[in-house]
Amino acid sequence: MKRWIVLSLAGVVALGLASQLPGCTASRGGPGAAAAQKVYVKPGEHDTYYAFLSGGHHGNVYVYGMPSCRHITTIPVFTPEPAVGYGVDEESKVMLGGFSWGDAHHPGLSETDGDYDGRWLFINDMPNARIARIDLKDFKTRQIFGPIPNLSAAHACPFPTPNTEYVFAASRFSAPVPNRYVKVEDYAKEFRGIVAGIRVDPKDGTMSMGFEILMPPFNWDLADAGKGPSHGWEFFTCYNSEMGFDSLEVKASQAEMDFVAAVDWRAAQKAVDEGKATMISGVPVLDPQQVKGIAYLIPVPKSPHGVDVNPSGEYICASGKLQADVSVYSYAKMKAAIDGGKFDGDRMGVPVLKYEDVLEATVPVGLGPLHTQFDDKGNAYTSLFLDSQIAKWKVGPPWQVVDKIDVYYSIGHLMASEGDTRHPTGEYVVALDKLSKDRYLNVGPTHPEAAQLIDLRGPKMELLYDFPTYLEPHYAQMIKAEKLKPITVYPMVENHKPGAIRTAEEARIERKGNRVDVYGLVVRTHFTPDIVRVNEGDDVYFHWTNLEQDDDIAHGFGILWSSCNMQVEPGETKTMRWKAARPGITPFYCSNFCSALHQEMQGYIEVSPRGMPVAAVQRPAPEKTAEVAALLKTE
Ligand code: K7E
Ligand code: CUA
Repeated sequence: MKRWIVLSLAGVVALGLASQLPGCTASRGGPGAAAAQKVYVKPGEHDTYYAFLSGGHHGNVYVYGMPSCRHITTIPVFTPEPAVGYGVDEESKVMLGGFSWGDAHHPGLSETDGDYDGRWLFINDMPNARIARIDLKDFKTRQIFGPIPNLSAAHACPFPTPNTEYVFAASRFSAPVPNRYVKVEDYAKEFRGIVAGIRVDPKDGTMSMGFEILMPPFNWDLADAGKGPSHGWEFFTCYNSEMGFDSLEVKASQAEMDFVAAVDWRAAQKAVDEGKATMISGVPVLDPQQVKGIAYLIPVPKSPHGVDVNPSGEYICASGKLQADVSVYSYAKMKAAIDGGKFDGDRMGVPVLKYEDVLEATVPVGLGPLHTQFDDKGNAYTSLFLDSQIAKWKVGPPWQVVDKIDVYYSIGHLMASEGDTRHPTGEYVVALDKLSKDRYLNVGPTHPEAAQLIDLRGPKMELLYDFPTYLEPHYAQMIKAEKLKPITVYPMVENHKPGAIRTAEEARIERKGNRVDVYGLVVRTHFTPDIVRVNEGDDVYFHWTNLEQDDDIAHGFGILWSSCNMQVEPGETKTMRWKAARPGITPFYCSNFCSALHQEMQGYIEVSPRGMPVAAVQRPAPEKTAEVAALLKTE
């Protein structure tokens, strides 16, 4: 032990010297050594940020610590995770609604006054038009809302409003509303886009349907909420205002201008409350041909992708991905044009504003601008897909690029620390690159995705670290770690699950017809009961309560020759169904290493042939119950 301390002290001294003497730094590994110190988090110490990376078509959320770039955990959201029984236990199975896949693009942290408040994380499943809410108290998915009716793919989603009044979704594809058989050739006449406002309960985050707005059949792409002066508005980009329905790579790039739609969500909700909506597929839908003052179109050059509102809420930045500029629109100018009724016609009832009336500036950032984030010093950072760069530019005159950095390779989104809030911290930006090519050890034809941590604190952006991720982060968000206070156990006093039991004496097996309910305890290192007697053909529901109130002591419950496995965390009760398909002996065991006698934590299901009498209620052996009761007392 002593020797180890001496060695580690020597290490610290060496590091200290390295940072003071430039010559020494160079000889000890070049300029990389200084960058390494900026990402180094000493063993046992914590990162200063949580980063939530969407899992793309993996359907889940990855949690990283920043600046160390260490992968801390993966939160199962739209895709089953057998290791913990997500999508296997009864509750999460119902939540997944029969889907075993999602494509998650945009995490959206809940906000209060336009800043992250650390309560919930929302994320979209594009293809199935769903939104999930993760509770940041326990990092668990607690609600999946949808499929949202009438909506074909929720890509511009969820992008919460400044007080998390709403999360939004807009249809990436258009389709008939309500969906019915029509000829695809009748696209322009029969298809419609949808903007959907999903209400969020301010107390517990529960999502419910607010309203939908019929939009022209363009491909609605991305969104951002207004804030400050523009609070009350949500902005959506689109491509394919040409209304092509095939060969979009050609046909959707014809028009000089596509649009940003500005939606006044308070006006929309008011119109619904006043009964101006029509019910379609059970949802109140507003038609801008009849209901005025809810949506407007702002022309944007050349198939825009991202739209981002700056921290003060005065500017709306959209970038045509086939252009070399970011177009910056002024909220004040937009408002003046709307109030003055200065429109250039309409598209299916949605008034079109004039480009010159609303534009504040164009910033020549470089090729393939996609997304923009912000810092605390009035700078914006735009990802350039084609140039594989990030451009840093000043928000305000002379609207010029002040720095650029290369990224490896083909950047999509970028995430600055709290960089889409009212108060970005301006410390880091992470480039989320689509291609990693040669950056990591070769693992065959498919490479990992590439993420890169960049320091924003100096006058020049500085690349600090590369880290690979699994498929396929699109957007991500980074929040100060001190804003989150996750629990360490589920308090037993708050466990009101119907299947929960609190003492070994309550453990029992109850039968009603073919249904068998096992009410059991999992505690180091027993299943009580550990012998379960059922009949062939029975539907067995195991309700296991983990009575432990100790950090990190989860027990597993895995049944042989099945896909039945789940994890029960301290203070939790979970239910899993297992079908007793054939007579014989089926062992089960704790699948999560929990203690010195983890291996002994096992049991048997005895399945008797159909028709053999089995008691309606069974109790575990009294000695075993006493043993567990004694164990619990000493805890
Ligand atoms: Cu740009 Cu789905 Cu937000 Cu990917 S999207 S990059
Ligand atoms: Cu309980 Cu391993």
